[in-house]
Amino acid sequence: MNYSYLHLGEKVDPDAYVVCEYRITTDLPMTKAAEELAAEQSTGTWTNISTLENDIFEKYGGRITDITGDIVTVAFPVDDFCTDVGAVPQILSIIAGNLFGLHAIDKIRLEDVWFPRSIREDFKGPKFGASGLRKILDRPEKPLVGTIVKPKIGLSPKDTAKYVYESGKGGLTNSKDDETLVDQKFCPLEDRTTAIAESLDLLKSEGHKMLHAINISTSGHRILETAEKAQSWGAKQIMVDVLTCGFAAVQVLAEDRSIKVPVHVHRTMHGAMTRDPLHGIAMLPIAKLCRMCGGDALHVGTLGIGKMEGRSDEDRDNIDACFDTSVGYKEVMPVCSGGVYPGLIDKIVAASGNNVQIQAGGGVAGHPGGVRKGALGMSQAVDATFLGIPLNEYAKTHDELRTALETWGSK
Ligand code: CAP
Ligand code: MG
Repeated sequence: MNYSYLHLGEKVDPDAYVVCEYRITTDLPMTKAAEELAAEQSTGTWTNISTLENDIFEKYGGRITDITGDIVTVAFPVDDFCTDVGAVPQILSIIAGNLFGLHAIDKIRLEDVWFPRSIREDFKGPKFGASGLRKILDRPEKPLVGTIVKPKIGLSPKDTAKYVYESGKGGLTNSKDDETLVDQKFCPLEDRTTAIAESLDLLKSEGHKMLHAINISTSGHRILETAEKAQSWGAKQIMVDVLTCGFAAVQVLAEDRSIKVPVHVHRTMHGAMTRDPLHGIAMLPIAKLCRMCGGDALHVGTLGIGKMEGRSDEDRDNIDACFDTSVGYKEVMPVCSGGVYPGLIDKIVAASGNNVQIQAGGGVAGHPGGVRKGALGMSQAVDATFLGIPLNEYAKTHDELRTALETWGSK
């Protein structure tokens, strides 16, 4: 390698660089591995190249500004990035591209990223955000409380709509399609969306405001059209899976003028990137990009409490990224979901705070009394926690919560 990418100790202008923190595992000296990374992701490759002139290296070379233990900080000049509006694929090709496969590096995890103002301004962020969702639901302070319709697949449109209605009668503010349900024969998107819209309208006429996120995750060339159709059939919120559909899908749904409903961002497949503590991409950079791209609500984990693998400190960082005031976007509603049931609500809220959407699929549909009572159990747990009353205490006067605690206990 002709040029050294090492600039240890240098303080770079945060408005002139995209700054990334990587956790690196390698047998090589860390400086050597870091140089391989910075070269591959900016102006270099595996050998010296005659075409790399000094001014190209100076202008566009990544700068390794810090190595502390296994954490390497690399600053990529802002001019390495596209100037067209919100080009996430190109951003990812630099900050999270070939580096994962380099021989010099056994394992590498992108832990965090900071974007300069000029790139942040290319993105619009959420249209509704946490406060917009609360306004729609007329629920200013209490945690939002929702369900994922279960079973994941198999219910007819009519039965799905009934599930949603029963959930609303049990006090839930939110429900959503599961990630594997989109437009199957047994539950066509149009029929499901119209049936659910009827349930939500009925609930509204009975004095209860509720949102249901319709999963419109599909191929790139159809996603906008699918969302527009769902909206025309009465969808009040849409759901997209960010990692299977891509960040660009979230962005088009949030930014296209034709879409006038909030976007719920699910993250199926994230475990392939986030689960290994030494390799992949932490949820934090994914959360930051989702907010830039305009997700109104985002799954962030259950703070180490639910069924999915996750670390409480990392999930807490994800929540902080949803609310970070320095980035200039509306706040994202963090969604805690995955193996949640009423007995966990006090622990989750103690860790997340009240500005959160808590969801339970099995923890509602698995209630011995059925969906409405399951929803009541969840709502009562949220109410008790919000009021600062221990769940066991509240359960003495609230049967559905008592049954839920008897069924699943508390952690
Ligand atoms: C939860 C869920 C969600 C997970 C995803 C599921 O159902 O519907 O997809 O929350 O994990 O299919 O597991 P249960 P995360 O409430 O029945 O567990 O939110 O961490 O992305
Ligand atoms: Mg699911």
